[in-house]
Amino acid sequence: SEAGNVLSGFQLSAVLSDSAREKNIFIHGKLADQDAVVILEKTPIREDTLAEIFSGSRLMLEMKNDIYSTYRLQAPPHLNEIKTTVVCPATEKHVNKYQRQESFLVEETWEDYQTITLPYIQVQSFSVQWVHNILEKKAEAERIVYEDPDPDNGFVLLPDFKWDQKQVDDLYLIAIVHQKDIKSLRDLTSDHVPLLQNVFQKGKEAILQRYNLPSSKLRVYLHYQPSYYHLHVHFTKLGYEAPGCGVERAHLLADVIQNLQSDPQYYQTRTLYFPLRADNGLLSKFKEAGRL
Ligand code: M7G
Repeated sequence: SEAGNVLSGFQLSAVLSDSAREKNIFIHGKLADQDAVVILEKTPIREDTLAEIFSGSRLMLEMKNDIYSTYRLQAPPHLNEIKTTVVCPATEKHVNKYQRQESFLVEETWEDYQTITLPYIQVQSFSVQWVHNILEKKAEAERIVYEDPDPDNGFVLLPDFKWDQKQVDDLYLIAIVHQKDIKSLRDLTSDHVPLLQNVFQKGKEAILQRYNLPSSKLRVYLHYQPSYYHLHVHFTKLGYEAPGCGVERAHLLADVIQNLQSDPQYYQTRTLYFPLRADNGLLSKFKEAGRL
């Protein structure tokens, strides 16, 4: 791991959002004159560190009343780290993505997809360079948990960058398919069922092997709309409410497979519903088209 402190010159311009409950803060600022988004997050307390926390910490009494007392505990530094994510240079879209905002539910027919959404995402979506780097082993190669290299049905499974891999409670992996031309759920037909079944089956097996977590403990789903238009599947631990994973965006992989089995063009005929945030350019396009 790299030492040094790239953040020492960080100049804060705004807090984008924060949450006392989730113990995180999303900030926008400048790093060496470039726009940057920085996410700070306190990590969960792990059971296997308790003995060390109790034996190796300083405890300062704040108050005592009858059977009740509260303390401030100074844990050893290595048990008191802040997970930090840096996006730099960050685009305006990154800044907006992390800004707290009102959302609106959009109804997208197949025709809306073709006339409004597709033209928009073809010019406006986030770069998927990071995805290509993973597939080509130019980044995160050492983090890969499992790979099926088959060009048609293969994929790479690795920890999502939201997960620090310190505890299984907030397990979060993504499977990125090798095929490069599947943008999202909307492109899927029954031709992709073997690919999806392969991701589902082998992804679950790899997670059982590596983390000892059975498939009955997993939530496996796709997002629509995704942020990145290269097909990928989310694997999270059941019961873990991952940030940014609202019910409206999630489509369970098991359902997607069954839908395609019963109707090969399911995702080219259905109306799909998803929330968009107030500043999202796609939302303006739906408004302009009188669809909202
Ligand atoms: P999404 O549904 O397209 O968008 O999922 P969302 O971020 O709005 O949910 C993309 C997933 O890829 C998210 O869970 C991200 O946390 C994750 N992710 C994004 N980037 C840029 C990276 C990265 O560089 N490395 C890894 N390992 N995961 C990433």
